[in-house]
Amino acid sequence: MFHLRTCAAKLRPLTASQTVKTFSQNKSAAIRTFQQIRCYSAPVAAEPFLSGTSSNYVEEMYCAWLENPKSVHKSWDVFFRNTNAGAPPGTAYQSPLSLGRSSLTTVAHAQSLVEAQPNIDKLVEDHLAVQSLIRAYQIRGHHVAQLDPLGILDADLDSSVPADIISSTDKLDLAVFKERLRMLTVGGFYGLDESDLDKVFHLPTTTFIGGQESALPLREIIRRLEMAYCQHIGVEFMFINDLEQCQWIRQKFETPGIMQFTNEEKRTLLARLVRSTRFEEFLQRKWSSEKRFGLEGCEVLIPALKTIIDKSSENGVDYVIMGMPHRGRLNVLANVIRKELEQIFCQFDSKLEAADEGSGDMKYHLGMYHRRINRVTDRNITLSLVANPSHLEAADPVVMGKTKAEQFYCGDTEGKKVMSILLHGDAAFAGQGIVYETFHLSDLPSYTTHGTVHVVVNNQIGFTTDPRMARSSPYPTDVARVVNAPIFHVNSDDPEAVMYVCKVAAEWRSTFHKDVVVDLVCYRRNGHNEMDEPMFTQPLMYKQIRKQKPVLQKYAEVLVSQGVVNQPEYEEEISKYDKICEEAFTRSKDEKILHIKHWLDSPWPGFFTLDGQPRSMSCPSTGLEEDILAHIGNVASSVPVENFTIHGGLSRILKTRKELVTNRTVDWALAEYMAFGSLLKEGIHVRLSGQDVERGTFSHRHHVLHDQNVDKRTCIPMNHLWPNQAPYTVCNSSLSEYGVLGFELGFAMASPNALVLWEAQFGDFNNMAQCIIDQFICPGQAKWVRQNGIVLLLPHGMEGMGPEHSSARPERFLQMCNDDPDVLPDLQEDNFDINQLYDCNWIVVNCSTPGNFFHVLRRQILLPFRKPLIIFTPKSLLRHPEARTSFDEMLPGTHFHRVIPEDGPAAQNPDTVKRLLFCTGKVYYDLTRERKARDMAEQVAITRIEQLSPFPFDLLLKEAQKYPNAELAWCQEEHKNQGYYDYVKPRLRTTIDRAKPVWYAGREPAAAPATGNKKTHLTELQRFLDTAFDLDAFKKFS
Ligand SMILES: Cc1ncc(C[n+]2csc(CCOP(=O)(O)OP(=O)(O)O)c2C)c(N)n1
Repeated sequence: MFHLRTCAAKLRPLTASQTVKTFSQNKSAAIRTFQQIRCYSAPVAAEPFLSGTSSNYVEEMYCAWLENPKSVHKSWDVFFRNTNAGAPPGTAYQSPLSLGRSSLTTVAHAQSLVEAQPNIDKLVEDHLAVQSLIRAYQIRGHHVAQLDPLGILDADLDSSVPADIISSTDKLDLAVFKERLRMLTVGGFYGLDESDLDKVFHLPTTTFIGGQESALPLREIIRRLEMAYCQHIGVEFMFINDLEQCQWIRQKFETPGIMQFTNEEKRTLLARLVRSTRFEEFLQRKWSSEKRFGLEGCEVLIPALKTIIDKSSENGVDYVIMGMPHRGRLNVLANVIRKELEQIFCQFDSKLEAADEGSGDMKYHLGMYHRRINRVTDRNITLSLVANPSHLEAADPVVMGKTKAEQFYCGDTEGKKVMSILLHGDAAFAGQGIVYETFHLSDLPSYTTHGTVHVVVNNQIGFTTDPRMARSSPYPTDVARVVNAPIFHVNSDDPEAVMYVCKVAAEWRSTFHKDVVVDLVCYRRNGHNEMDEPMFTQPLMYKQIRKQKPVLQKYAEVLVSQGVVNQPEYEEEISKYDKICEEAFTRSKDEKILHIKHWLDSPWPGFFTLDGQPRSMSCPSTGLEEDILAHIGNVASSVPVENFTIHGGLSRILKTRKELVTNRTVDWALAEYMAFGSLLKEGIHVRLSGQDVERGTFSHRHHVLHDQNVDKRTCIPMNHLWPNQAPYTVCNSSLSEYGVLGFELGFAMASPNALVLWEAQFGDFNNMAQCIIDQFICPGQAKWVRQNGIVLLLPHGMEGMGPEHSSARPERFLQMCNDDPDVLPDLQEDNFDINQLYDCNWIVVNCSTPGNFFHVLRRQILLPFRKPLIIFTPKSLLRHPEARTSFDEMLPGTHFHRVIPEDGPAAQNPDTVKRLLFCTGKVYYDLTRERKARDMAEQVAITRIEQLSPFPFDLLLKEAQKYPNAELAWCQEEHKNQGYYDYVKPRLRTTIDRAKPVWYAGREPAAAPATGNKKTHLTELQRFLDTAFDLDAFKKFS
């Protein structure tokens, strides 16, 4: 009996009427007990009727008996008395001779039925069957819920009907229901008899269908399960590995009568549907031949989003950041975010000129930021819709990153004030891998936004593709299961059901701070866009859609029949909104110019002048006082906390760092330390994120120290620099480039006063994030007038590490630079270098010294505007003894060198120089070594281009003019069709007015970026070095 007592004492079950709150208070005790149950499983099995599966039931009986021996059947009473008196396993059970009166349940008429049980085995079995039945509904009920407003696919591609629950196409047909019930029970899956339907069963603690009742007749149990799980809402949650969370959801959907709305709420819902529907109708009337990706068929999206926002606002959220695709975007802007209608309507005027620089974007891609009062809660709320490209789902991680940043900057460590909402199409949600990558960020400490509400506009089609051809999972939402997010499928033709799940989703997010998915199962009334003919490819579906009454009409009829509104009131609501649209339309004609600036999703108040210009067009020195350099260097080479044991190898690294500081020099790691540390001093938040960045892929950084004796004890010296410094965040990311780079880009959007860096493990892997680079980083400002100062650190260099650990693909970044190769800019212009930076779409650098790396990082923040910065970073140079910079080159007055000219013997006698080699990055060290070996320091000058783009025409012209008798050659270690050659050559030629050829010394064209063979690598290296220093090499071409 000890085993039962132990179980009962510690796993005291909840009654259905107990709250989830009570449960969570006892949670820790419950967890302990689960382990102990297993220890006692052997004696339990000795009872004739006990098995692993029945033990739950017996425990419940035992708990009930402990509270009141009369509450259980006589036979149990005898059994528990005997076991308590010490009866050995197997002897406590006695078949009852007669069954006296007892009170098993609070349902009066149940008593006699239970008493009539002739056989305790049957009693146990039946209860177990009922328990399984309840569980079956909880797990599989959604498979038979009526989710599809069209009644065709039911949203669930798994067409098999679960054998263990009731299913019928028409739950309201009593005859069908009865028949199915009979099939399931009589001789069916559970072995229950027809007579059992009216027997009363004790309800397990894992259901709330009883409400205040702890037992119900089987027939009623099934009916209530049907109501909870198989109507217009399909709840998928039983995969969640947390009992408290499962109980919470069960309570929300099972409690009888829980889905109630006041008349006021119903009227609000109708009004919101009116707006949603009439907005699309208005656009259709005015611009019938324009694409707008209308919401027809899912008009319920607008009230759904508003409900999520209202409920979240009620729970304390005051900033919602949203991301969404094309479908319904204009409607969301108008009716959720409340963008002025005239601003939307004037986007349709093809004759309006754009006022802003840049290429602009389609109207259904632009972002938006708006602060207003939430009418329902009377609280302030800020809504931001992030601008996005056509590339579906690409904005997901961006939204997350921006949300994280907003939370970070307002100290919202638990996500109580700022939240994210992501909208998805069904095909994109299932098909795009970035969705999965983004989900995997959702619970990581440095990336979590403490729960995103995902809303899927599941119109059961992707452009022309049927879901049966578009995914292999039953639902488009299955991807969300990986993070244990509950998924609420809902038939969007039932607006009240939609409102209910949206409320629950918002509550879930504010209770558990985890992701949740609302799957709005709907249809698309038109083609993919308004110009498309859907009947070409979906004839049957669209025949059905033509017959489908719009949801507004349906719901209005319901409310009129319920007397909640009358017909004139409803019509009045419609004409009120139509009038609003008409008036805005008239005003929109007064707009003469389109301002993309009105569509900024992330304003940076105070950073620009009021008319959006930089506050100056200069950049101060990026150097630092010696004592600051020394202080940062000292902290970087120490362990700033007591009793902290670091690894012996790390001690040696720190010792070497200390020596560098003593010698007033920096290597790469120290240069980075000093750039970050000094910005922190100036109140600039620094965030470095990427795979293994804390230590650094090449084990050079060590920004997080690990105590060798205490698990998880770490120290970040960078956060021990100054008393009032800004925080430093350094975080190893998940193994995702697309997701994490998108996230950091979003993070960098929130504030200009942060240095946000993403480092690729090797630059080669940046192409996994190609979409973020191509769609956001490169053209972001041109499309959305939004600046972004994200920094990409891309380890790059041919070091014999094979084709996938060598190239960050500089050619691609350079090819996307917007400076003209053929036009020499006005080099006399004031602040030429800053103007160039201001005009460029991004900055591409390849530093050859740690000092220049230090300066370019600091310049990124000291510039009066923000541009993305791409840095090809070194690998072997991290430890190269010559790759060092003296403090002297980092003191006040020093700055980033766009070009590092030759400063050796060749520069002293430039007229005698035969060849001027231009290069960038690490190859410089190969060239100087080779030049020394060949003793050609007087004949060959080597000039380094540190800032590749924007191209330093001014400085390079000086260099070219300095060596009038020299041949010009570009030398790179990359293959000819890769690297920088194609970018540099035409610009160098423009610089010198095409007066001379620009020769090439480097690897030959190739398909792969690098050889996998070390020997070949070295041979290739020697071959191009030979060319670089063979003064006759190009004679044959000239
Ligand atoms: C990454 C990407 N691939 C392809 C497309 C082209 N495209 C535009 S809409 C669309 C269908 C999207 O279907 P779904 O996600 O269900 O959204 P819906 O349009 O039905 O609302 C496709 C394939 C795209 N925009 N983005």
